Amino acid sequence: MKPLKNDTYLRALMRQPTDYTPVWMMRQAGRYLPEYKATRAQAGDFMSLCRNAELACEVTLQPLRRFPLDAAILFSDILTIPDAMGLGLYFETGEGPRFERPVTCAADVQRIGIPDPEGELGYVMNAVRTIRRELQGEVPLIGFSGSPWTLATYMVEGGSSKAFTKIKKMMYAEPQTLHLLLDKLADSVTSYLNAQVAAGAQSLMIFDTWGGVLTPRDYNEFSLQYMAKIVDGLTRESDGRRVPVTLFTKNGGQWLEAIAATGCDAVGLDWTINIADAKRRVGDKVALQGNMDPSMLYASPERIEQEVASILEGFGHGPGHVFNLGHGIHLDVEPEHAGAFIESVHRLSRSYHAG
Ligand code: 1CP
Repeated sequence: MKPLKNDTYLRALMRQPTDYTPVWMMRQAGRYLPEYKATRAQAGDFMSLCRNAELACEVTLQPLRRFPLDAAILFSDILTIPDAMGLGLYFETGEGPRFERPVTCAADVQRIGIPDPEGELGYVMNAVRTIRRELQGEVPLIGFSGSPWTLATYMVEGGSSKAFTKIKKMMYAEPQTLHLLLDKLADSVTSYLNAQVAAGAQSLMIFDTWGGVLTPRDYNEFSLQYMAKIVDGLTRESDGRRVPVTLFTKNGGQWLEAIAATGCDAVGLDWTINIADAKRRVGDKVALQGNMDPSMLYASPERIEQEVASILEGFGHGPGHVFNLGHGIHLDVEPEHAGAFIESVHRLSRSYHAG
């Protein structure tokens, strides 16, 4: 394996000095890139793209060919685990993900097993191995999973949701059933992420996209507790290097201290929190990732640059910041605007790292 040429992203996650602030974008591979649409059309549907290691590798590398990004992220989806549990994932055109067999009762939860990462999920590990080989040490590869709570919302709702009524009904009427499901998901996510590290992932991120719809008490009990259990069970070193872990709860700004106390290396921020406040609250306990509003990429490159400057100033001098959007890039953003964003981060951040 070729040695890593650019470790800026890994160093920032460990709060070690860097020459500039590293940057990558959530959902950096995807439909805002015409080359992605072409490869996806070649694969057929979305899951066929994920199951084809060569094509998944191709779309992972596409944004890196356009932009000087500081990390690559595995092209896959968080819903691979529920699919491997037998729920039958499919994508309705323009409608997002759906399950043929959602989880509706205790008996459904009892039937669920822990997927074998090199069995049903072997296609993901093959993609990780292929991407690591093709990256040739240019930048580190991020592996990822959904949080147990976020995966459970899709499994119980049967797809995307706005009000989360089915899973909240289970949470309040049958909490032991939901806890059994979350326990199985936590074990599945732990073995899935450890297998990604064994296959070559150099950093890990857990997406808790829907933790922010919970009350503070329920967030601890039904989401954070399970992420903490996963963090405890993860392989934290590979090839003699630390494998940093980032936790991202969308709309989780009010719980930063608790998230930082799980033992993760970094906390991902959405745009609803001021990064200067976030840094004051977590001190030097963890690194921070974020947090420009993805909609800012609709603005002019000049306006994007101003916003980048303001976030860099908010974080201030010194290491421990990975620049990112506060959530995934929108599918109708001009690729040139994403390019202007990345270039601004690299150029404007140098003065915050001097000396
Ligand atoms: O091509 C297409 O039409 C499919 C669109 C798409 C893509 C490009 C889906 C379906 N998933 C993905 C890839 C994906 N998903 C990545 C790839 C790597 C990269 O960042 O470049 C990642 C990290 C994810 C993670 C993911 N999937 C999350 C967590 C992060 C987030 O955005 O909050 C979630 C919630 C999903 C579910 C999902 N999969 C796909 C869609 C459209 C959705 C969201 C549905 C919803 O809003 O509920």
